Amino acid sequence: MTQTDDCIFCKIINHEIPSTKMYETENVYAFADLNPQAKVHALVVPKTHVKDVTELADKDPQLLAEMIRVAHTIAQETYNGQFRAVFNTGEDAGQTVFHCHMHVMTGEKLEGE
Ligand code: D5M
Repeated sequence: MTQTDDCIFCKIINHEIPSTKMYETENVYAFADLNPQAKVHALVVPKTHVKDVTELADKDPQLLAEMIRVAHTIAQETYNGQFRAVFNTGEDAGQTVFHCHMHVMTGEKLEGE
């Protein structure tokens, strides 16, 4: 079994599990979070399997930059271009799915920090 065989986000990217697509490029897929924490809550993921954002930053910083551009585009399409981005990185930080993903929250004025 490869690392990606049991990865739920790899299955979403490969359309083996349904998702609500929000945006897509050659290298990045964005879909609605099942448990939204804001009016608009997207998960922006690289199509290649890396476990978290630190691995992505080491392996492919340009792809990380592309994910930020996708987040900005989603925020422009659904709101005024402003958004909150969160990368839970590691179990103790709340990461539950070990395929790098950026939570992008937008669509309204957000409370908190
Ligand atoms: O965030 C993992 C996030 O992934 C969490 O907010 C729920 C979301 N999730 C899990 N399964 C799905 C599916 N099938 N569709 C959409 N969203 C999903 P973490 O930062 O790892 O805690």
